[in-house]
Amino acid sequence: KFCRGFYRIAKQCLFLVILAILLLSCRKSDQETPPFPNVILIYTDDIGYGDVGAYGGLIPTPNIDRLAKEGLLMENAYATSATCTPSRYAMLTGEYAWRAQGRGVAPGDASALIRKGRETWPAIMQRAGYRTAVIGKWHLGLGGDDGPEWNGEISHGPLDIGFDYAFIIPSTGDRVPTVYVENKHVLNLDLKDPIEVNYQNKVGDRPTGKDHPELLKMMWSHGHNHTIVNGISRIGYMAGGESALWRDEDFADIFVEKSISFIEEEEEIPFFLFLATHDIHVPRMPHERFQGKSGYGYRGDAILQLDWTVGEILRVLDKNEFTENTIVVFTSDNGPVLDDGYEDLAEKLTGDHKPWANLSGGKYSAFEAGTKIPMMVRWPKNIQPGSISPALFSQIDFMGSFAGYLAQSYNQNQAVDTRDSWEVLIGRDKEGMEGLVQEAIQGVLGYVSQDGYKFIPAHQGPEFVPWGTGIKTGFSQEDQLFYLPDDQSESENLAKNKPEIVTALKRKLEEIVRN
Ligand code: NG6
Ligand code: CA
Repeated sequence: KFCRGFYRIAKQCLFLVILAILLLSCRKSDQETPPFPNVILIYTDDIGYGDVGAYGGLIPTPNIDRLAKEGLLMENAYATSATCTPSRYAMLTGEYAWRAQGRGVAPGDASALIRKGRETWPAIMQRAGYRTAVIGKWHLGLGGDDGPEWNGEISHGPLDIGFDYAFIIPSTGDRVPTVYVENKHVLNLDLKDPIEVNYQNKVGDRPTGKDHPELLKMMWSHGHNHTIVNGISRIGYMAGGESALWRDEDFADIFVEKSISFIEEEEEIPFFLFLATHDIHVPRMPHERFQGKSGYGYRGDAILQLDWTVGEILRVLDKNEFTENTIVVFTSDNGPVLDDGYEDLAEKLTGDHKPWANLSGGKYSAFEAGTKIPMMVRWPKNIQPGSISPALFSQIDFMGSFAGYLAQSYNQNQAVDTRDSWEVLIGRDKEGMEGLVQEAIQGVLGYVSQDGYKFIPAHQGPEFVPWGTGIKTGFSQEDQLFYLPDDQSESENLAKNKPEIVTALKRKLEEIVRN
């Protein structure tokens, strides 16, 4: 009897010991590998398909290229629009921007385009347990119907739509107000010197680029001749806010510093960082240490600075041993442009470097270079290093893909266009989407189909972008059909020879538009 009792107790003890070991080992592995990967989206501004080394660019970008070497390079990835605001809008909401009016390039005092209660990609990440941040260029408007309250609490900002932390430039580097916003307030603002912004009439007594070009460190070429701040004239007029003004040369340093603090802030919870660089948008005014270093003018120097930014982020991931389980996506909001309003010699000095690679058009354009952009995805834990994928992918699908992977449901009545393309993102599906819509200026919508055909509907519009960029719009009075695998530069219109394909693609496009 004694023996039996002893045996039973011993068995119970053994069971408890095994249970304890199991529990402990579970906890340990939980700590070692967070359940979900960290996610960093490096969203560059106006970087073209041919602008980085991995895509054939001549300006050295070893850090950006490292993402391709250690991850997946996508050959057929697209932004949704050929300009910034609509691309960002669509990517964050999962709804193509052209579904409503008023989502084109936003002025610097625009009201928020994405309001509280709206389903968004960062909100999905938040619900999945991520801490989230946006650092860099916003350009999606701020504030309610009356616009942003620069001198008080700024409502309807990133914090209202899924970001825990925001450190942003409100619109673009070339638009006033030239101040940072941290969370809901203008950084370093002295309320005794309030900010006033006006996009119609001059306010305050700061000189303008139009009247005082002699004060400029970089001359404007088209537009951009209103209030001068930091020796650069901008779009729009601004008074006050002297203590809050930025120095363009410091953008990259400051965004990197803020990003590193966010990444290193808390180890246990996975993070989602939307790092929206100012580079390489105009005004291109990189830090002094990059100026003159590329031999391609400030545009090239800004690419060096961008590469440095990426290098710093990768270095911090390595240092914290986050590399293995962090997804880093590198991509761009629209295609390239040389002269976008300042005389920074981009055109003169570009030489053999071709920002658009073999594509036609550029930023603003219906031709491929408008929206076809470089995109790399690195995730050592799950993506084969050095992979290359020809799959068709649009940034509209980021949101649905992450929702799918993280098993989060979302409001599909709002996010009507995003789909789960997760297998494409991690390089397993090499075919990709059935088709995607590209938005050019003047609301022109093109359609690219998985089989390589591209359709641009007839449009009465100019051959070149109307404001001096030298970029072809891709518009024609007639329907256009191109077969991209044989004709990347869209030079041979097949519409007359293949009317049945034109009809089919037109129908696809109309179906999506009606959705
Ligand atoms: C254009 C600006 C251009 C740039 C662009 C927005 C002029 C003449 N041109 O209107 O410089 O700011 O808007 O670029 O003002 S984006 O990448 O943010 O969409
Ligand atoms: Ca842009």
